[in-house]
Amino acid sequence: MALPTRLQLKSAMKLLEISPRPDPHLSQQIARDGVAVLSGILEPNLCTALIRAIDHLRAKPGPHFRTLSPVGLPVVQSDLFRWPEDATLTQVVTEGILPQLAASIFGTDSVVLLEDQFFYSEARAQTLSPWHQDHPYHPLEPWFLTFWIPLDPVLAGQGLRAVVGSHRGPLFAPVEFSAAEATLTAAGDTLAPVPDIDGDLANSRLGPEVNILAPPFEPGDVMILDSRTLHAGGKACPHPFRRISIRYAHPETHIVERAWPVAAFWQE
Ligand SMILES: O=C(O)CCC(=O)C(=O)O
Repeated sequence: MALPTRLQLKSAMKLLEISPRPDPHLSQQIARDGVAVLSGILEPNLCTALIRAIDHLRAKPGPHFRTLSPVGLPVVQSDLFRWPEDATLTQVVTEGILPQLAASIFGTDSVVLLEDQFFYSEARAQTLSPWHQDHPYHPLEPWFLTFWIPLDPVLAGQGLRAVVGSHRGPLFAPVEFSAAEATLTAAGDTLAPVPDIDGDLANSRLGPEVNILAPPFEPGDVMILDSRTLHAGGKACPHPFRRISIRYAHPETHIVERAWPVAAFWQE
């Protein structure tokens, strides 16, 4: 069997040295539930600056920029690896509370900044991020963390939704996000498709045993997810909705070969 390969950091990935803030409660909650929501983690002035950054970066799309919505519908757009181009984004992803929380959860004194991703949804955009796990898009072990941060306020069910405890269940096939340009490399067919969670709930094929966390969010709150936790976008909201996802990995993370499609940028 081939030995796993130590993670070679791609251009916008970075090893961050952290003075950890041990928070055993949070790491226990992530271990138990695969998800946690914390309020008021980013200051309002940082949220305002991040909204400006997203507007600015959308006007100058990078190589990973995608419009996820079908032509003619209110747009949903996303881009990756833009943190070096904006001072506030750089500060938020490389310093302070977010990498400190990640280091606390991993119990390490460094973390790997894997990826920053922003999402922009126009008012009433109905192209919702599908149910998925972040883990299978990446040829990485062990699991990593996603910090999802809304920058506009949303009601319960309009923000990210997560199935509590699903990190302990099976890994499902990654799902294509974009209506036009591929976000996945084509290959492999070895994982089962993600179950139709919304359909099964609507038809009562899933009952109260499935605990979906879908709280209201204020700007600067954070939902922290184990990369194996099933999650999806929520209902359309009547105003633009901007948010960022920042992914941090354990410093001992390794590259592994996957028998299924991974995110296109891993092939570059
Ligand atoms: O905000 C969204 O629509 C999706 C975010 C997400 O699923 C992720 O970053 O993994």
